Amino acid sequence: MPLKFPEEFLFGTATAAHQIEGDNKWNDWWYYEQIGKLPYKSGKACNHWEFYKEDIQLMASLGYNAYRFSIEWSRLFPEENKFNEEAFNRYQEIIDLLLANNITPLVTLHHFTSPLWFMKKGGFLREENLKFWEKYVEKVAELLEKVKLIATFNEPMVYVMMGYLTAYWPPFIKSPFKAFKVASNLLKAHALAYEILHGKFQVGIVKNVPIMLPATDKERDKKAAERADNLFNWYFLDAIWSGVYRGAFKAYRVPQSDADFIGINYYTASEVRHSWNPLKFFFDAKLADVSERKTQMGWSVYPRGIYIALKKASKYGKPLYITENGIATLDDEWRIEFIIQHLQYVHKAIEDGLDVRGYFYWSFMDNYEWREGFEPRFGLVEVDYETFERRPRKSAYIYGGIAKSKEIKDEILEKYGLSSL
Ligand code: GBH
Repeated sequence: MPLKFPEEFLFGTATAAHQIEGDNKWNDWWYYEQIGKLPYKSGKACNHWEFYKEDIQLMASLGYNAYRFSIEWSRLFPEENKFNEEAFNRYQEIIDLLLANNITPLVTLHHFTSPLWFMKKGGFLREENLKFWEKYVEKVAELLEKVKLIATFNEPMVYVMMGYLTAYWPPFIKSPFKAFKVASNLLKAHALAYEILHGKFQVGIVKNVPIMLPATDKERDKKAAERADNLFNWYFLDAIWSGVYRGAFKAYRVPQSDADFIGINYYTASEVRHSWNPLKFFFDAKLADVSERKTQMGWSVYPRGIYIALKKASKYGKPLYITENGIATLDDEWRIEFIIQHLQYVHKAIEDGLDVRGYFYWSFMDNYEWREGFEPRFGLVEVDYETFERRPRKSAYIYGGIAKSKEIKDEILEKYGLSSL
């Protein structure tokens, strides 16, 4: 029997501004790329800023009915008091093109990068800087007039962890105390944006949800996994509704707010064991080893995790979207298998009665993968970085077939699917 998805289900792809546009010269990542604090330069990336028409055309011809992308704040406001009208118009054109092609846009307002001038003032570490964020959001409300779905932040806890805990990413600050302060300010920023945008838009937030597996069946490792799950996955979302954010060391009062949907980014699982180190919050988490093959990122493939993440996120009673799910590999047959098996679990979640409204594959095309540069190939569409030529892979067509028919046919399920879930 074919797997049927609801008629209104969104089958899309996802990208982010800095990873595809090219020449994003006014943000913090660009700055650190130039001075060599980051291993790779994004440069022209996929040169999407010039090729947006072709890209949207290709998306439409492949049959996808949704697209998640992000607005680059630093393009609209390259300096504190300078507004870039041309960038505003370009984004508007992108939105118009998507709508003309019956592609539903889901727009992210912040996807890791921030204007350099904003970061020089302390970024989200300083609450008084939220006035700059507000000004951006107000402009965005004009820009996104015809859009329905807006996500305020992409993966706030990844932003916090990478930027302020491990310090692998800008602004390279290593301070657990500052990290949770930033998280609490991101909650305030979400609340401000929600206040400005809700009613006119459906305003959600995108949360990454790595599945936290206990390293052993020892009670203390199980407890550690639960602690990691709460601290990195759920306390942030809980705070949106409760108004209390439970950081590792203390609780922060944040505005009680709301989200009209939750976006879940799901990739892989972590393996967690107990640790005595309070600065590590009494646990050690590393990439789980739960599949024989590893992706180009070194990640295991664990399709059931997408189901677990959806189940847990359903406690908020809000519509859910898988806003990212994907695999970095040169083996495109493996990519097809990855997509089919994860979609099988998404379908199971819908059958269980969860309100899952869409799935966005990461990514539409190969792109700049942050610290890992251009090596990992996440795309349904291959990008030639010399000529910027786009070449759809087989997976792009197979996924397009599913998007168009809203079902996974028997022969595809037999070839690529799991025989039992
Ligand atoms: C998502 O990030 C992003 O939204 C997207 O931009 C990105 O391209 C995509 O996924 C693919 O990676 O704690 O040191 O083990 C996920 C990025 C992956 C960053 C997991 C933090 C944990 C590294 N995150 N990573 S570590």
